Formats: sequence, structure tokens, C-alpha cells
Amino acid sequence: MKLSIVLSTQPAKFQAATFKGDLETNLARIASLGYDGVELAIRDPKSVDLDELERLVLKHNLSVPAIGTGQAWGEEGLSFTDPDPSVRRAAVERIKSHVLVAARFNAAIIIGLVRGIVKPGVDHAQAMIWLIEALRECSAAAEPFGIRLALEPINRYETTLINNAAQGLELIERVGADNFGLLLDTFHMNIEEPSIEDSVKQTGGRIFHFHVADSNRWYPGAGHLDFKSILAALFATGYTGFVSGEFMPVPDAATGARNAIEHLRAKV
Ligand code: LER
Ligand code: MN
Repeated sequence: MKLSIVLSTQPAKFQAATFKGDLETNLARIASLGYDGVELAIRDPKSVDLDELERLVLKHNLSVPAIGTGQAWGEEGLSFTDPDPSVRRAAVERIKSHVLVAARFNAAIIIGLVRGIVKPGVDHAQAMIWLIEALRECSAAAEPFGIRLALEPINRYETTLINNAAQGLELIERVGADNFGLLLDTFHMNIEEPSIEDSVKQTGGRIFHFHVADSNRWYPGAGHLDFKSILAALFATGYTGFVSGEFMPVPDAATGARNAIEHLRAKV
């Protein structure tokens, strides 16, 4: 099992970015805790010194399985489904600008809340049409570089667009791109899926990335999820990607990360 953990390259409001800021110190800590990779949350590639980032990641011998993009929504309000076409265009261009970053690391690009939340006055069916158009355009831009896009079903309290794996699979059909798949997150699945294991099984080969947090969004082992059974279901699909920790820094990032790795390694 290859394990990674989320590091935001800049300060962020998002609480479950386990590590934030101070790249050099945090990358050293993540590597020394025994993680194989780091999932980088990047609001805007233009605001990051990518050569320096790549140098530090390689120095610590870490892989980058995925790049998180949600802060474009969280900090700037960009989304694929905003009623303002200029906001939608900016969101699409922002995601396309992540393709060259992803290509440096052979990372998947995560589509989390940048998909949007369906604003008041917007028809859900219309939002789905905008979402599908945006995903087709971004998948097509990523395809020549061999880069995959992973949309994350997110629980109902954060968005009304794609809350569960079944809706994600339907969306995959409608988008119709081979490099478009899903990121499943155990925190959201615990809220939305009747059975986490069954939904993992049904998503099968379209799982492009996997987030782990326990039921309380603390480190795995801090809540009531059965990671032995969940990870067995994940690997039974033939999944060979990373299992990536995205949980609140409780009691602090390093302790949570250490507890997570101990708990998960004991389950596989
Ligand atoms: C991001 O990966 C996530 O899980 C969401 O909760 C972001 O709001
Ligand atoms: Mn997540």
C-alpha cells in the first residue's frame, strides 16, 4: 500500500488539509514519518515556484499522486457551475493550467469543490450541463499529457452536485472521456453511501484516487470506520494508486499523520 498525505502549498481555510505551508519543513516531516507521497493542494500554479517545489519533493524522494484544486473555489469563488460565464471560464482555465504541473509529477488533477455548489436561482439540470461541458474541455486538455482527472463525490452539506459514487458513475457516462474518473473519500462516503465497501466495489476501475479520514474527519483510527474492510474492498478492485490522508490536524498534523500511518499499515 502506497500512502500519501495532503499538504497545502499555501495557507488555506480548508480544515482537513492536514499539513499547510512551510514546504521544506513539512515535506521533510512527511517523508520521515514514512509516507511514500504527498498530495499537493495548489490554489493557482502561477503563485507557486514550481521548479523549487519539484526540487524539494524529489529531494525527499516523495511521489505526488494527485493535485488538489479546491482552493480556487474556497479562496476565490471559481466554479464550473457559476451563473456568470466569466467565472466558469476562469475556473476551466485554472484547471487547464494545472495540467503542466500534474505532468511534472504524473499526478491526477482533483476536481473537488471547483465544480461548484448550484447557486440560488440556478437550475440543477443546467448546472449539470455546465459541469459536463467543463469536464469534457479539461479532460481533453489533459489527455495528450496522459493526465487523469478525478472528480470527488462530496457530501450534501458542502455541495448539491455529485454527492455519491452512483451519481459520479452516471457523470462518467455523460462526460465520456477515458481519463475522467472518481476520487472516493471515506469521510464523504460515511455520510452518503449505504455501504462504503459496496460503493467502492461498484466504482471499480474508475477509482483514480482515494482519500482517507475517519468518521469524525480525524486520522484513521480516531473514529468508527473499519479500514481493514474498506481497504480490502479497494484493493480487490485492482486499485494500484495511493491511499491519501486528508484529515484534520488533530491533535496536531504530525501526530495525526503518525497515528494514521500506524493504523493503516496494521490493517493491510
Ligand atoms: C476535498 O478533498 C474534500 O474532501 C472536500 O471536503 C473539500 O471541501
Ligand atoms: Mn477529500
